[in-house]
Amino acid sequence: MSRKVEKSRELQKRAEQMMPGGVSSPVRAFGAVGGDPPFIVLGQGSHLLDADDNEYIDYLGSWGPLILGHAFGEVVEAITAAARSGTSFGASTPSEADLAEIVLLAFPHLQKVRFVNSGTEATMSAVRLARAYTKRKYIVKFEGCYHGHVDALLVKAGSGLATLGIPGSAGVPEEFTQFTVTLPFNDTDAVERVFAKFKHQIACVIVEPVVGNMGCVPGLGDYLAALRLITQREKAVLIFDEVMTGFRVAFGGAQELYGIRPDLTTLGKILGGGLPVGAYGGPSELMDLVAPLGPMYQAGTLSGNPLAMAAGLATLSHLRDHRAEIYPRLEKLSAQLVDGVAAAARDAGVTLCSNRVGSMFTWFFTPGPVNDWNSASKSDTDAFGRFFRAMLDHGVYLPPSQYESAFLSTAHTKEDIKKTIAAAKQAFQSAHA
Ligand code: HOZ
Repeated sequence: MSRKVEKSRELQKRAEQMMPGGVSSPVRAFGAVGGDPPFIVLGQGSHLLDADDNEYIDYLGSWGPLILGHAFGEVVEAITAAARSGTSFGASTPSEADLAEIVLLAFPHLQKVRFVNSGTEATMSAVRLARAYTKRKYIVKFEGCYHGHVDALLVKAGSGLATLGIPGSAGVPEEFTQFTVTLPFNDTDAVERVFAKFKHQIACVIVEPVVGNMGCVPGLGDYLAALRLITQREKAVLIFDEVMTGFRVAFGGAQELYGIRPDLTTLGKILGGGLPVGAYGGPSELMDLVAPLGPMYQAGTLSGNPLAMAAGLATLSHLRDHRAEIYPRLEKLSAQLVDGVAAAARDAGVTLCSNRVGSMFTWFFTPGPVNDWNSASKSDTDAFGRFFRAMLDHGVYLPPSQYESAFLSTAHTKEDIKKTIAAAKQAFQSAHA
């Protein structure tokens, strides 16, 4: 089975003449997996349609935001209604407080929240706020964790950097990362050692509580609880980057799932219901340092945009009202999918390690276990590329990188899962042929 690619190929050529790699974000160019990137013309529920009329079951979900699937009725209606009243004012609208209210409900440790336009802005601002609060310079992050394309955080980051096999970005002077300390994930002793070395100098520890950007890698045992204890003891700010996990692994994110309260939380993706929204929030003691109340400056012309607020509000309201059914169903279907593909791999003699938390998951092409960047990077990325391309040919759209999490939405059906497992069986067979 193979898909038609003529139109997408033409569109790619045209785009390449005007945009670097023909894309607006690097991983979309399929550089790591090969093959022709499909140009998408329609998303409906769990399905995508490309310019060549190929249909796919989608497990990318726009890299996480689309927990309700594509073109979800309530979201489309909310955006349309908001657009009729004007698309942007650069002034306050009631919709911002409406969205803030539901965010504070989901994340009870937040007393105040600031809306921005992306996860990158959220993490950049949260780190600045942590430094403003503690009056310290050093920040601690973990290998394979990606917190957006912020200069100081683009060190041993996962996501597109890991996909392209580069340790950091050109154009970031080393002075800009001199206060960034990067440690292995899931290693509590390394955290203790760094706090001993930089006594009273560490402003914050920033972590994806379930890493999604080196593929899906959860914290082991009491690792997150240990981060909480150490940062509290050392009076450093603990930032949970829940851009990917917020409203995903539970309505209240990983902090609800694991019962841990960070000091600051960053949000994005699902928060905007498919439109560009990020946020950072925490207790008033910290958030009141943000301008105009305090001296930490951060601003945005389109921040709190009414269309984006409307999409976020429609998405979060639906999740809030149906969370008792939604999250258990996502858990059940995701388990069936991930275990089904793992069984197909076993039957075909393909080495696979499956990691999953709720509806975020990755199939690593390594025996595993995968607990950190060192073990994730042992994956056979060529084998992943072959699997990825075969799945695409069989109508299944996965993230085009071994080092990204895949996602299930409420729109996925048992039938989708069955078809995907069948496609995986064929993909594993063809990989062996
Ligand atoms: N891991 C990235 C966002 N969390 C993927 C999106 C992108 O780089 O375009």
